[in-house]
Amino acid sequence: MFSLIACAESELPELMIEPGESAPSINIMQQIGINPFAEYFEITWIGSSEEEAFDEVMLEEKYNVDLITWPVSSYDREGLTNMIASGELPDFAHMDYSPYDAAALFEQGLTRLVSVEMYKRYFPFYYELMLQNEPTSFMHNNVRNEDGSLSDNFYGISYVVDNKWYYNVPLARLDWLERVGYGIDDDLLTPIVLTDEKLDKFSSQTFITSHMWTHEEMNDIFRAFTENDPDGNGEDDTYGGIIFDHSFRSHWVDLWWGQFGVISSDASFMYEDPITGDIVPWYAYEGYRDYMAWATDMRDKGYLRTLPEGFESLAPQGSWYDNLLATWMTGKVGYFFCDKQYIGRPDVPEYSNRQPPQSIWLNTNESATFVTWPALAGPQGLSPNNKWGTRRYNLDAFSSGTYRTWNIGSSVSDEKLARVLTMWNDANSAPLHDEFWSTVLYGIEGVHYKWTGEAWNSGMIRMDTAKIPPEYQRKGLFIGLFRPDPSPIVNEAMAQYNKIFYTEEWYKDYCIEPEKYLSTAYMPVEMMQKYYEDWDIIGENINAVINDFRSRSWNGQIANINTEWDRYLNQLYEAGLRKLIDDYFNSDQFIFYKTPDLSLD
Ligand SMILES: [Ca+2]
Ligand SMILES: [Ca+2]
Repeated sequence: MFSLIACAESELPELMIEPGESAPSINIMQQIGINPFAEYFEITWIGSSEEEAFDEVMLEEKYNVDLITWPVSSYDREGLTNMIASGELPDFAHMDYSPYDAAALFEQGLTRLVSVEMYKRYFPFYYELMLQNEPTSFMHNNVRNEDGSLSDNFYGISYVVDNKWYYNVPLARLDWLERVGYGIDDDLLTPIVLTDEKLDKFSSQTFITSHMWTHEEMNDIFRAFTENDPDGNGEDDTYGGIIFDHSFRSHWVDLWWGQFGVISSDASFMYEDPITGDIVPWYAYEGYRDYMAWATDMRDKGYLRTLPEGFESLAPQGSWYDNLLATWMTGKVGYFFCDKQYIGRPDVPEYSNRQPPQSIWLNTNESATFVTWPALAGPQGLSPNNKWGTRRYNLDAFSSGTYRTWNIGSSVSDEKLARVLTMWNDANSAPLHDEFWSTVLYGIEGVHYKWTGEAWNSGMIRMDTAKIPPEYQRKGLFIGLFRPDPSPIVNEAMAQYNKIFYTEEWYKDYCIEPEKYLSTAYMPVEMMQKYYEDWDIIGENINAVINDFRSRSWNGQIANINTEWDRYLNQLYEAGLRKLIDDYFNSDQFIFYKTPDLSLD
């Protein structure tokens, strides 16, 4: 086992830096005749294949290293668990499905720390981002001092991500809306233009609008999609949309729940109870009560439906996701909560062909038209007040947790770490069209991708990987990209969507912001550990109360949810929620969440 103290100080060889002095760059070393890459390293990673890849060889030659991939997927929970149990981690790994976070891996002696000095010296691009994103950039993955203050060391390398982005947007049949009397003025519609040969005949059949329907109007639209024969075939064969039972908590349903100001897909979101002022999780927040009442009402009326029984035959893979896409594809549903990355996307057909709108064009109705808009409004009215909407997928540009951290193996020397940080610094700071880096990151035009318009200033369409010759196969896993702003390289429709999404700053008006966010970034690590220990004891009882109430709601066994809600809250408090609120959620040591400045530079 390593102690915190033993590993906290990075011993930097050669070229020591005095406090306040800026780091000598690799360029300066090269100018004064020092080869910064003289020492050869073998560097291990995890990935899907051990085979040498095109981008791997390019990096190995430039940086005098051998990159070696252990064949374990970052999403393979069992594989990762076995690897961790064996006591050996690769030199660099992000392990999305790891059973342990970065702090726990370090405490088991499996990883090493990284210091601010290492960033300053070998990854100045990243250090600049840290300065721009204070204070949370210094909080995520930070090894706190004994008094709770921030130290100069981190458990791993925190991702830097676009904290304005959200995935799912409402999408609906525009032709149906027009038939049932909810059409929109042409002035408010921006068409998505598609020029790729696969989908160009459907160009301008999907529109983006910032028009918002009220909550009551949307409810009436779901009714009309069900009762008013919106497809005009004279048959009672359509309905509004798909919902799931109350136990289904996923980013895919954030737009549904978010109408009532509650986000259940991220259980770390905390809310203020308007009556008691207590800080509470989703399951004790009144928005959850209102969501359940609405969802069961819409289900009972038949305007929104669960996935049909026995639908697996249409979706051989059989997961809820496959069934959802297959159900939408029938052309009998009017509203979709849709991953906007796939709207009108011609490449990656294994995903995109099954997503609306193209899944409907390609399978059931070539003339269908669609409209997409920012979010579903709540019953409080249209004025954006951050009480309804969806959630920014990443709250802070810097982030932590297993999905958002690069871990560094305990045997990695400062010199080896410096090599990788240098490689990443070069990759992140290179101009977009730099020949070496654009080839490593995106491949070769005509082999790996093509442009829909002007190079580096239009949509990128990726070639089907099955059609890329073996010698050009890329791994794409050795470079960490750290970008707080939208990626400049996206597909054609997404490029047009982004233009509106970012210039109109939808993420400021249509996202719910938590009062507090349960994470070691906002709460001392020891306090968080105590919280988990308490949850281990109390959690089962609280979950039993949650499960009972939501089953009774979904099964129609609650006559008046407003009166039963108080009883439910009392049960939760008695089961241990009172203690969690007093000891943790309301504690001053658990600081309030502050929305960062989300303006684009
Ligand atoms: Ca290799
Ligand atoms: Ca019909």
